[in-house]
Amino acid sequence: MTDLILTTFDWVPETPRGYVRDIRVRWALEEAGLPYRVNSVPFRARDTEHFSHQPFGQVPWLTDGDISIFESGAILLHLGNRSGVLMPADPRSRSEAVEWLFAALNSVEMASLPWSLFQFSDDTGDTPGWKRLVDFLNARLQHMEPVLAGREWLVGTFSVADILMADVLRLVDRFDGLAAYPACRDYVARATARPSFVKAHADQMAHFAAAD
Ligand SMILES: N[C@@H](CCC(=O)N[C@@H](CS)C(=O)NCC(=O)O)C(=O)O
Repeated sequence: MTDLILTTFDWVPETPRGYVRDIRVRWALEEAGLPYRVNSVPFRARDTEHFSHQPFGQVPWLTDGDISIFESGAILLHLGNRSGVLMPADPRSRSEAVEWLFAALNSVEMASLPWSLFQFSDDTGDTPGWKRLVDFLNARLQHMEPVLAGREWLVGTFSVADILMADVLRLVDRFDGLAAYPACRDYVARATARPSFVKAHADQMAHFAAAD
């Protein structure tokens, strides 16, 4: 019997498949070799039980025994503290991994997500709003590029910070937004070649396909 239960939707439309944020949690659990099971909640009808775990009615959340955690970053921090292989051991490197975890979410994803949403909607015309989003994202990527050109992983060995940063950049890469940033693109390729990501991705695709 496993204590770790990852909850995601039972089904999502085709477009976000492979990119639903439960993949971050699956990936971390696979890297850590922790046993877990996946639970589904309805995509179309979100009840009060769902909102009691995730106040925005979103996914993922993770339960670890009687602890329930929402926000993919918080879940990965929890797993990083629980497992010996998802975070560096020494305090300085650990602190750096936490910095990069927040940087992925609060500096890079803050710029990449609106950009990606406009890409999804094919709303990338010659407008001041779109130009502002492109500039915002480039302002982050131009600083990530030299960081990632100089190292294999963000902090020494592969960590939860890399899961988040690679997953954030992966969505940009989907729309060819890393074309001018070869080190970022190579980093995404390196991270997503890891067997744990390959399994997590295949499992997510199979999970949603099973509900079609
Ligand atoms: N900040 C949250 C975002 C969660 C999120 O955006 N989840 C998406 C799936 S990737 C979702 O549930 N979308 C449905 C909705 O917003 O109604 C996290 O990182 O966990």
